[in-house]
Amino acid sequence: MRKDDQREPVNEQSKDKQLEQFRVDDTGQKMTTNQGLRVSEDEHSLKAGVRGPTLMEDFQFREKMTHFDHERIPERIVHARGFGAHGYFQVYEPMSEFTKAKFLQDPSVKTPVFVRFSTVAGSRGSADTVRDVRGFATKFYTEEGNYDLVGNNMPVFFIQDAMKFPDFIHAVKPEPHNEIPQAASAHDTFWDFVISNTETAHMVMWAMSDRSLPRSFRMMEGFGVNTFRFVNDRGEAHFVKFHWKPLLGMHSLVWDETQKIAGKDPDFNRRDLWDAIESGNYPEYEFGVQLIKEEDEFKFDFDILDPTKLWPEELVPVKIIGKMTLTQNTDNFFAETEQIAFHPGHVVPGIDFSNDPLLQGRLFSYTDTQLSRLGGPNFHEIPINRSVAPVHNNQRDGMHRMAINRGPVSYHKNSLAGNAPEPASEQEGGYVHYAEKVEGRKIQARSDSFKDHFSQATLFWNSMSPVEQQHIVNAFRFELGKVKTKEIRENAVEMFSHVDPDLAAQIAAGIGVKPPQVTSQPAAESENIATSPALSMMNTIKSAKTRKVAVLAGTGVNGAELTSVLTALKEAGAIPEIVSTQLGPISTEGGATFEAVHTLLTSDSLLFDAVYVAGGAQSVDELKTDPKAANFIREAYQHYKTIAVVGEGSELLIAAGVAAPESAAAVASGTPTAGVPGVITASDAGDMSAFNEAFVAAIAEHRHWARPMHV
Ligand code: HDE
Repeated sequence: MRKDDQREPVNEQSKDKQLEQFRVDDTGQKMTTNQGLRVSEDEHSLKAGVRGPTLMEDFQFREKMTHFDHERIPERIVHARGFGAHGYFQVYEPMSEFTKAKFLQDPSVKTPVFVRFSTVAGSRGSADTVRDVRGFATKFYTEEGNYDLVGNNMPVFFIQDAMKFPDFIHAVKPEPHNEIPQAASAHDTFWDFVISNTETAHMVMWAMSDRSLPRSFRMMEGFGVNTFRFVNDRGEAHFVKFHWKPLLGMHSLVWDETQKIAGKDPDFNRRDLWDAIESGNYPEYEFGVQLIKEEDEFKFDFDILDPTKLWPEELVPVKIIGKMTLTQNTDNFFAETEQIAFHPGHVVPGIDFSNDPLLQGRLFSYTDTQLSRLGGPNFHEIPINRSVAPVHNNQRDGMHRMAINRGPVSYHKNSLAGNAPEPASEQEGGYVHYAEKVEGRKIQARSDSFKDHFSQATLFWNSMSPVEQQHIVNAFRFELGKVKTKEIRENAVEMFSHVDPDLAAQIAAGIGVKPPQVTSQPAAESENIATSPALSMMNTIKSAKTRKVAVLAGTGVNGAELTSVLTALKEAGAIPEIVSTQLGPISTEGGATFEAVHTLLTSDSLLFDAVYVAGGAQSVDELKTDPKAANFIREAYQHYKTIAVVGEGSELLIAAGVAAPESAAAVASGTPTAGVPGVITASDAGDMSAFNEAFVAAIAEHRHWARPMHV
């Protein structure tokens, strides 16, 4: 019998090597049936005469059609739309003081991972940029077995007890009588659930914030949400919360933009991730933990087991302990991203659970859902789900069993097979549950310590910058503005007046209901800090790296200037792409050529982070023949994006209404348009270095919120 119970050291390539045996390359191959029979014909079914009926004996037709008929599997009940990639994780320093998990000990070990990002409410085919929570699920293929960190991009959740999950999801999903609206929380049943269950208040604040509109999966945080335990080799435990922090910082789209992108490019976020990995711009996230000693469980004035509460970073700092890098796209979306099966109960020694009642319910749900989604109990054998650590137990048979278990013995204990496979001792890596002492009466109830539903919602609101607060107000007005039942709108205003009366008054003013009864700020019941700067996206990392810049240019563009700007952008790690009136080569006034990869018809400033209009009279005249050029600039302006123009390029600013005609002379002579943030101008192709520097710095700002909205 093959002896493979020695654990192989895991490295970055371990999972890739394992997957390699399942990859199929059809290049240069002859076509066969699924039985390996070569086929001679694949366009015509077998008929009795060329105009006759198809014959039952056409096994090739039947096999092909039967397989096609069954190509779809049920989509995930939540998180149906997702996108995944491979990569690796490396710890920065041994974490033995807190956990014995092997993959968190040796900084030289690269543990393979697969990450799946997702939206929650929409179907598989829904748009990427809807207002929603994003899933952030990571499978670590460790030498001790698979560890899944199944998180979201927000640190709290809508409900406190898993018992309410089906109700919550029923409320947020499209309404059942007409299956409307798709992938949106702006409808009556969602808000009815919110007002009827005030534990949602904190998470709703997050959902109405810009965190719901990530610019990129590469630019959002991840959170384990639930409280877990780290356990070290002395059996000592810490409560732990997990964090992912993107090295590109946290950045979001604006609401008008997201809605339009949903039409122009519903694959916006997945395309962004795919393109970044293909071009070698590997997304990176640092891994952080917040740790609370067992004996400090009751030290806080919120319950650390309540999943509607975060642990403010200012009270419990995030210790950065490692980094994940995504390096490889999938070979096949279905085989990998669709068939991957996550489960918060997939843990390794050193990681254990808490009594968080949401987590406890999750520990049941995930395997249960995979049974119907993936069609039986053997989904762990699907290549993407296979552990790189060998699997030995007495589980047998079932739908689609791959393993060929040898010998007559499939029970424990046994004498016929030397009692193998045998449980391992703790020293041998056997998983031993943390011996938490639990006592209590059986009861269907919620702890009183979970009763404060508003303090952290207020903390979140108070921690936002004025711009972020305005976006939250706008989001409430949009969402509640779509709610038909007036009582629900009224009750929502009443409910959020407990978060902040001014917030509620501002919401009320936009949705046709009376201002709230409560007019003074409630005393914070359970917070000992007033604001948490870590919650504001304004305090994030800023960089021009991987930002997409639309370069508007036509025939006769100023070649020296264009070369200088393109070089500066590329040096800063930005990605300039030329947009013109037609695809293909465009020649400069000096006869050089550049390649236009988009047209004004196929692209839009919505799909870029910044716009640059190059100088050159002929080029700008050509662009101006298409009214979409001015719209390109106008929308970039309205979405607070950096706009840079040189020389005659400024005419497009005027055409877009961004600069007034009377300021044309000033603009063309290189005076930055009177104090408009993020609009960078230069007069001609002279010394471009100051312009380039200002342009790159403006792109790094992400958006220019102080810009007046006069167009
Ligand atoms: Fe999930 N969740 N969830 N969830 N969840 C699923 O499992 C569930 C919750 C999360 O990319 C399902 O395989 C319950 C919180 C992600 O494949 C299902 C409760 C968080 C994904 C399920 C929660 C998550 C899922 C559906 C409340 C953040 C996508 C398909 C008790 C920490 C994983 C599947 C992927 C998927 C149940 C709440 C994250 C039905 C019962 C809180 C990222 O099992």
